[in-house]
Amino acid sequence: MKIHINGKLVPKEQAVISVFDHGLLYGDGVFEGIRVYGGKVFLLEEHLKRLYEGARAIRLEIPVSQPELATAVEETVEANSLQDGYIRLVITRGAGSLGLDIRRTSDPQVIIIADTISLYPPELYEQGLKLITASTIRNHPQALSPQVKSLNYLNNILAKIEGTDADCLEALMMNHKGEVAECTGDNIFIVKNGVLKTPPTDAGILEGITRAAVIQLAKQAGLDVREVTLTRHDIYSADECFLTGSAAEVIAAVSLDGRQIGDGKPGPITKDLKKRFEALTRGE
Ligand code: PXG
Repeated sequence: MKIHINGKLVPKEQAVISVFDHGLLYGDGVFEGIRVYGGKVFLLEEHLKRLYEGARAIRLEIPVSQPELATAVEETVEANSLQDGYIRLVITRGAGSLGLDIRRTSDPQVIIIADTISLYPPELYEQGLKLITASTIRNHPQALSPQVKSLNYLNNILAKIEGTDADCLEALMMNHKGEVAECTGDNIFIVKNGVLKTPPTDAGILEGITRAAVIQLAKQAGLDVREVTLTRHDIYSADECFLTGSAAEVIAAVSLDGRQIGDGKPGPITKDLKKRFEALTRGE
């Protein structure tokens, strides 16, 4: 496997960074997770836009331009002969002295990994996921904007641990107001009486790129789509529920906190949107 690091493609053993990198010491940096389908990087421009905006928000200057980084991503996919896989783009603040001062850091690291990812076993895409509600909430949106995909995912990791301890591969996270936000690495949707609902951006969610694509597909399919505040009760009493994310793609959720959602199977609208999403990823 070849890794792109600071403008060079090197074998993975040679792709190393300093232990003084503030990405490691403080989680100081940003990342993106992007899918590759049929050798093509899916929605690359959207992911790069979010990466550069997140970097700007944390005062991190990415040392290459967006078009240059796009080219580097394409080169990495090609160098690894990746057909269907996953890109992890990581920008760290770079090595510095101990202490938070960013003025004492230099050389932000630009890392591109092209690999495969499988979040959930294939049978769960047929059966649907069980969820629990995590007691760990999303970070307060006024502490750090949820739009910054920062290298510190600790609260999401804590929520994920709560899920896996309860034998659930995803966990629902609430926001600081007790409203439904999203899952640890996926956005959430429900279907109720034929209407597709998902929490609005101001619920403290990451505005997922897959979420946006699915909203667009749903509108094209003639569905009524609403970005509205959701409570846990809305999910318990939904007809259908599904999650979206670059890694997860579209996957049904069939129970929350031991309450069956709908008839406990992936619902018809979920299945239809999943099909439409797959067609989109195939470039149809
Ligand atoms: N919410 C959160 C908190 C996320 O981290 C999403 C929603 C979905 O966003 P996109 O833009 O991907 O539709 C994410 C994205 C991983 C991994 O390696 C995680 C994500 C994406 C890709 C890979 O666990 N999370």
